[in-house]
Amino acid sequence: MSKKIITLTRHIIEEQRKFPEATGKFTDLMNDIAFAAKLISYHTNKAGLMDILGETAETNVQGEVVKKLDAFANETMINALDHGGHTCVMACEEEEDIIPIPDQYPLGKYVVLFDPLDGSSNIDANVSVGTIFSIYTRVTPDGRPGTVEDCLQPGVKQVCAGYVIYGSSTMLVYTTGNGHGVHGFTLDPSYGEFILSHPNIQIPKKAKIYSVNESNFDFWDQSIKNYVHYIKQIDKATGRPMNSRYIGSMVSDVHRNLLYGGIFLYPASSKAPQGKLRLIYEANPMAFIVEAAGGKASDGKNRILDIKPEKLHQRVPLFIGSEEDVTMVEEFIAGKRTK
Ligand code: AHM
Ligand code: MG
Repeated sequence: MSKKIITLTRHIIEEQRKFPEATGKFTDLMNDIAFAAKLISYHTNKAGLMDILGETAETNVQGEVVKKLDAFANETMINALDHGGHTCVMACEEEEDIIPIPDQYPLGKYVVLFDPLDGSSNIDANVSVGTIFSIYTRVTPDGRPGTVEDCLQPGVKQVCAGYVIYGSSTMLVYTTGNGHGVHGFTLDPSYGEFILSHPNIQIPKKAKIYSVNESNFDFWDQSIKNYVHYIKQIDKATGRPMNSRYIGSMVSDVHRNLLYGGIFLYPASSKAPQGKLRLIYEANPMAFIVEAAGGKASDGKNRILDIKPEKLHQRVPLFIGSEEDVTMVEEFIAGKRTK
């Protein structure tokens, strides 16, 4: 008999069966995300062959130059999700305001927030990039278009979060939260299906790797300097310092750390007093995934998932990964230790 192959669709259907009240709309939504991911994966893989690499003339709301593939990924996500009747509003890193569902399509109860192509400054160098998504249930009444209020819920209210990494292979990793596990699916290009390859991912409690842009060292608070200095010293237990790995593409950095054990940090600095990463598009979904895998995510003082967002493009300092290490950096920040 052939080996049992579990596709993403089958996995979601089986998970949904545990909830008798489920309508199937969540399954539809996830299938639409998976379809968008396949399109983005296809175009990312052949980006060097098409005239798609390079920059468009536009800048996005963050003032950054929009890469062509960012624009493609953004449109692909919106087009895949706007008509299925599962969603009432979307918002994403590339658009200043919320993205309404066009009038001709039915509204659903879900709210989808996403970063269509995170790490895109690396695209031209063929470095892995990723799509990050976050799903909530609306808080405004059914039947009307969703609002910004639906998008500004604390991360703890997520019903699902995931990312797609376009690397040596394409993987989709998702969770429906604590107790439901974090599951990774690898895209089989011959079937065009995401196949379960990494069931129930658990992040090691102790990190082997730290990931940070150390060129910001001079701009950090003394507590962060102390922490990074500390982890570069020889650890008595292992006989070596922590290993440094920084791709500069958060999905890739966090994905690797999730599998091997690591801490990713993007602290506030005198250059970026709120940090760089966006709370609702980047920090919250990754925090939801890492917590469900047994890790931790903090802004240095507070749990990321407990922060009530005040605006769509809010930035936040981020410390995420193996639990013991995130707790340790919090102790440095609180001044409980300096070495
Ligand atoms: P982006 O959403 O514009 O791609 O920016 C987010 C990216 C993250 O993937 C990555 O961790 C970070 O920016 C890298 O920033 P830096 O170049 O400052 O180290
Ligand atoms: Mg991003």
